[in-house]
Amino acid sequence: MKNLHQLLKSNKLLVGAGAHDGISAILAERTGFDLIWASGFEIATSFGIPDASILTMTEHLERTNEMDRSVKLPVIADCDNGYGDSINAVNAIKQFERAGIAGVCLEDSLFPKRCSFYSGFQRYLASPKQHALKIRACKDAQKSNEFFLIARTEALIAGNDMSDALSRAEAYAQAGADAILVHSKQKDPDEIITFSKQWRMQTPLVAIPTTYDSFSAKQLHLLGYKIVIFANQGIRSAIKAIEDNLRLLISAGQASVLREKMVSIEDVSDLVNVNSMKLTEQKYSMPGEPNL
Ligand code: SPV
Ligand code: MG
Repeated sequence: MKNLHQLLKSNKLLVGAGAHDGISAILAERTGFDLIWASGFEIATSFGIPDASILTMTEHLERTNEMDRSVKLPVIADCDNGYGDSINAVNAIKQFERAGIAGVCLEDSLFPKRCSFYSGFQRYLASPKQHALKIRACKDAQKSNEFFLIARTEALIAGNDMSDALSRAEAYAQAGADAILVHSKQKDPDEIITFSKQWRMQTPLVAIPTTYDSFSAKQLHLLGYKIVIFANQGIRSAIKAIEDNLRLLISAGQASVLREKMVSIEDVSDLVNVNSMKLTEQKYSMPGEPNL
């Protein structure tokens, strides 16, 4: 089931995991998450570059497709600010929807964006009215009612106050956003708590607990958040595991040192469904002849 509108109707909390490619999406599905967040941060990091509007929309779309093809879960694409103005955002929405992606998220930072957690950068936001128009333009451009659009405000990330965050979110909800993502870079959840307590609209709320990491998905749900996304813990875990293991490997000089610290080739085969490939070969090949 990829229809996020339907999934939200159950009132169950939806918990998403950030991913950046097919295998990271498969792992998120296997471990029990409800949706995949095609994370701009994870995708850029996996290219070895900063999360700062350096990759193109096409590169994001290609990776999002790779994830969507690999899992049955709905995929939400982190489309940053829509790659420019409303024209660029509408073009993106059309392409992501055409590709069968369940939904996208559009934030009110100005192009080129900077990852919310990079410190020491100047941050510029679109005016609330301009971002609301971008959201409206995208809602008007979508073909099916199933497509899901999250509007995200970076007001608190940019150092604006709570009333700015709330009034922006309200404008985006009135413009037709299907959910509102309020982002915070505080270590404690105070902003996220205050925001939800002052939120008066029916539009569901989304949280990304990256810095306020001691606050659980369940606690966020109790506050009224309907979607919680663990946006980048996957790739950060992978980086640590790969680096730690490569250090062991270079110093030991033999691969047996990692036997207990990595999955087997059989496990990898299972993840990428080699069995189904084997069945296809058995069914559609002449015994003893190349299948060409
Ligand atoms: C992303 O995953 O790219 C996000 C969420 O935008 S965060 O990195 O936490 O800002
Ligand atoms: Mg992002």
